[in-house]
Amino acid sequence: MKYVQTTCPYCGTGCSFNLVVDEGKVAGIAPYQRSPVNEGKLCPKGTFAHEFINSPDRLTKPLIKKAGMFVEASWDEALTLIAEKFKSYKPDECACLASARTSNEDNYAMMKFARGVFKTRHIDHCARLCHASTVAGLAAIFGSGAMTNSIGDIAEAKCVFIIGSNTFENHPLIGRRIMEAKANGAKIIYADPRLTPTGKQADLHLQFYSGTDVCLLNGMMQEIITKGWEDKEFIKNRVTGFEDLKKEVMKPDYNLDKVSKITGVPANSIKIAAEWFAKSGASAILYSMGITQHTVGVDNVKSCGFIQMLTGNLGRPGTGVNALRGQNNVQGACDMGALPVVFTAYQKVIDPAAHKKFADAWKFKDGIAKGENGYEVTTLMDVLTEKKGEIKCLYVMGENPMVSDPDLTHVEHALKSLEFMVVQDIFMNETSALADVVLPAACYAEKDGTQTSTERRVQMWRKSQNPPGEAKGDWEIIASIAARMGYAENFPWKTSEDVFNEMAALTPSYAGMTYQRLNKPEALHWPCPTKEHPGTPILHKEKFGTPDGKGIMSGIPFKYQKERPDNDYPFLLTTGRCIWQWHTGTMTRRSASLEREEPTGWIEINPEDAKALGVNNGEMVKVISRRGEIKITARITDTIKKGVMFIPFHFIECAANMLTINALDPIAKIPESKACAVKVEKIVEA
Ligand SMILES: Nc1nc2c(c(=O)[nH]1)N[C@H]1C(S)=C(S)[C@@H](COP(=O)(O)OP(=O)(O)OC[C@H]3O[C@@H](n4cnc5c(=O)[nH]c(N)nc54)[C@H](O)[C@@H]3O)O[C@H]1N2
Ligand SMILES: Nc1nc2c(c(=O)[nH]1)N[C@H]1C(S)=C(S)[C@@H](COP(=O)(O)OP(=O)(O)OC[C@H]3O[C@@H](n4cnc5c(=O)[nH]c(N)nc54)[C@H](O)[C@@H]3O)O[C@H]1N2
Ligand code: SF4
Ligand SMILES: [Mo]
Repeated sequence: MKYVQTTCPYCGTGCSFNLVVDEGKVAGIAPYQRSPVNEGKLCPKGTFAHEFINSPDRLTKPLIKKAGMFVEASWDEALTLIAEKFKSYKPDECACLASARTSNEDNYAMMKFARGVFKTRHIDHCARLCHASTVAGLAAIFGSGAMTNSIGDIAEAKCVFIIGSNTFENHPLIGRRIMEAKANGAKIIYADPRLTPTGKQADLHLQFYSGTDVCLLNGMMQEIITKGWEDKEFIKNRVTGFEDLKKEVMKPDYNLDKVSKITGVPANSIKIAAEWFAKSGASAILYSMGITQHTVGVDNVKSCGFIQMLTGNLGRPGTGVNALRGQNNVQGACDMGALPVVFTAYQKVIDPAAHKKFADAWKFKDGIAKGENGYEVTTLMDVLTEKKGEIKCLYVMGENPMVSDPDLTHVEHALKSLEFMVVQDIFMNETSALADVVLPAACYAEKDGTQTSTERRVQMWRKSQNPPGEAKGDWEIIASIAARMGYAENFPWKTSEDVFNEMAALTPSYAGMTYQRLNKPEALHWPCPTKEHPGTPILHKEKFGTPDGKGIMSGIPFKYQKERPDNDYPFLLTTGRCIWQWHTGTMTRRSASLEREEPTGWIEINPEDAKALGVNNGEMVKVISRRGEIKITARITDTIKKGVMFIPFHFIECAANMLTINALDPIAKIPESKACAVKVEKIVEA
């Protein structure tokens, strides 16, 4: 038996553990005590992260669809077909979906393939559904779109304000730092329409209607300014635009009574929250999908930044805007440029100097994609249905939009309109079922690589067993397709380290990193620009990343979500997760210890709403939106606000995304997964 230390493949916390390998096969998980992130502790998903690895369902051979049925094929046959098809398309006729589940090396390879081989501007990934608002919003006000502080330093906060994050279920080992702060006397404020396990540990719960975050935050800022609790020094020295902010938030629209009416939170609670937050000495904001997944996602994110600038809670331990990134490597996939507007490290594709830098370094004989922005995945689905023929081919690595994207009927139309689709995954899923070719990929335990956690910590995956059957690492598959298409010399890598080194040389924030430097328990936080640089756990200590070094405030008027409840669809539906399941369930539903805890979905209904509907706990109900309907079990609970309902989106048999709306934030193009209107009907047995 041997122990191989590696990084958890689930959430962006970035915990480490040992994979226990017995006779060449992963057999279990053992703690790795020296990780500064989790100090040997794990949540249930980490504890059971070995269970899906050797599932009999793993893809082991390429599959080609023939007469509507998948047939096993050799790599040679699959690559020949793919290369011939891919070569038949013109620049910008293909699109790529990269993956926050795979390594930095895999994503860099996909980005290079998209821009260099397909010569397409269209590459994106699930960050679009997740923290696109963070990337856009924080970059606009701070000059950098990442979590400002490190996880460990949350324990030093004197007040933790959690808004739109169910931290204990979705980032449990960050939740542990909140409990440390609480044990040290910090006040915990929790803003969420539901009283989740996280909320139950809070000192104050602001139970508000989904979609009213800006109103709540403007109200708190008005109270802070009225009482004179703002940090005048910080505002004077480090911020511009304070007068604009003040003009907006001091409007009578945001007085306590008005805000209370719109948000549904008692005025006195808002008052207490403002006081605790402004006067603690070190207040940290933690947020996640409750903030970002809205048509006003960018506004929400900026408002979180503004309240921190207003109170001087930036650049010190125990403070900051802590945007909790979701997937294990969503930070890294963004850093690698798996986005339609940037190369690595957010070097803009429309910047001629950056375009030339990559074109020169990559040396594709026939050039790279033009220096214009491409389509986001959410826009892509509209283009596929509305501008037929513009995009003909899609190459998907490690994503399952047929369960995770909003409005699944629309997504299905979009994907079915493609001429050719290749899906590369570790399991068959609802998306690969629609593909023409499916390629078997190695999972995290079967390859070396790096992933970047929410706190910008770049950590290693280490190979512990061989992939099943003929499965191969993702970047190797990408490189072999490129080679078949005549681009072997542009993908010369022998090891993951070769890929990393090429990437680091083109990526200022990773430039000082090497596998050797990362190969230690604390690894390195970016930015790490030189080989001597120790890495950067806290951003914005003395100045922001904006051109003049100042944070940028502005006034943000409150706007409602796109689709509000009305007479026909009277309830507000919000969606999210539970601790036992992961997204579309491809891995957790194949992990017996996790699947048995929550084997199917449910809808949370407030007891008063249930009574009015005549629905009992455990009954099946029909939930209907303007886009679709599902049947699902009712869970009647007073933890959810009256008028609001919640469905976890993990379960295809009662898929929340049949109901959700593809309404987008105008800047981030993130869908409003957290608010749409539904009606609920009792199912009457015939
Ligand atoms: N177990 C588990 N852990 C995960 C994941 C998983 O699938 N399973 N996914 C990972 C990923 S990719 C991500 S992005 C993170 C997401 O982590 P979270 O953001 O914590 O997850 P969600 O459950 O989507 O939403 C969080 C909370 O937002 C609340 N909410 C709903 N509407 C609103 C609103 O309008 N405003 C506010 N302020 N709150 C609202 C919901 O009630 C919910 O409790 O989790 C990561 N961790
Ligand atoms: N209604 C609603 N919808 C949502 C959300 C919500 O809160 N509400 N949240 C959104 C968010 S935040 C996110 S991040 C998305 C997630 O959406 P997706 O990324 O589509 O969901 P996953 O289930 O994580 O899909 C990842 C795929 O990668 C595969 N995979 C895992 N490891 C590897 C690997 O090493 N190589 C390859 N090639 N494949 C691999 C898995 O088998 C799986 O098929 O969902 C979004 N959808
Ligand atoms: S908190 Fe996240 S990274 Fe840590 S063990 Fe759980 S799923 Fe894995
Ligand atoms: Mo996410």
